[in-house]
Amino acid sequence: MHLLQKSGQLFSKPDREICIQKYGSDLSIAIVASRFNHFIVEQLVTGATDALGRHGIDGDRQILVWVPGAFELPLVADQLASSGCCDAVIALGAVIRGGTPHFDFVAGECASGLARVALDRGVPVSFGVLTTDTVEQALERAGTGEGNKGFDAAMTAIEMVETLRTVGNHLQSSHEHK
Ligand code: INI
Repeated sequence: MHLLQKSGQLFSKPDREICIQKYGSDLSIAIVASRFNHFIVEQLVTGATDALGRHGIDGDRQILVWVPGAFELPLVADQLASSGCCDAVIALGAVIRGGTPHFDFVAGECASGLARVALDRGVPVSFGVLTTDTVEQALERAGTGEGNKGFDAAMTAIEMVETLRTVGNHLQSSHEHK
């Protein structure tokens, strides 16, 4: 560790830093998507598969599973993550408030369920589930190119696989050199 002086205070700087900028194409990725608000979610799926394709992860390394609604995403994400079939899971859905209290339950359980799958299984699960007040807001986030949260979720999944691999390799080699 280096100790640096700033504004009269000492703070430490890590000797090692891991920030993934190069991605492999040898990954297998599962997408789980909800049919509820299908006209939006299908655009998220297109965004996600576009991102995967741009990184050389072709269709034979992808699996897409449809579920009824966002509430059902965690269960199938868990099945996929625990099966060893994939290096990461991308969860895609659209929960739109529309004046119903159902929104909070569906969105909340979906988010916490997906987070739990990732932690329980040690497999990255990216959260590409839109939670918006209106259909218009959801459509804005499901556009082409950079404005597509499915694209972003796929990029996150790829980066997290590489990050876990790199941290794992680093921990292993530091352990071996002790
Ligand atoms: N599911 C969604 O994916 N989006 C929604 O906006 C939504 N709303 O608004 O109700 C929704 N509900 C269905 C839910 O995900 C389950 O499929 C259903 O409750 C059965 O378990």
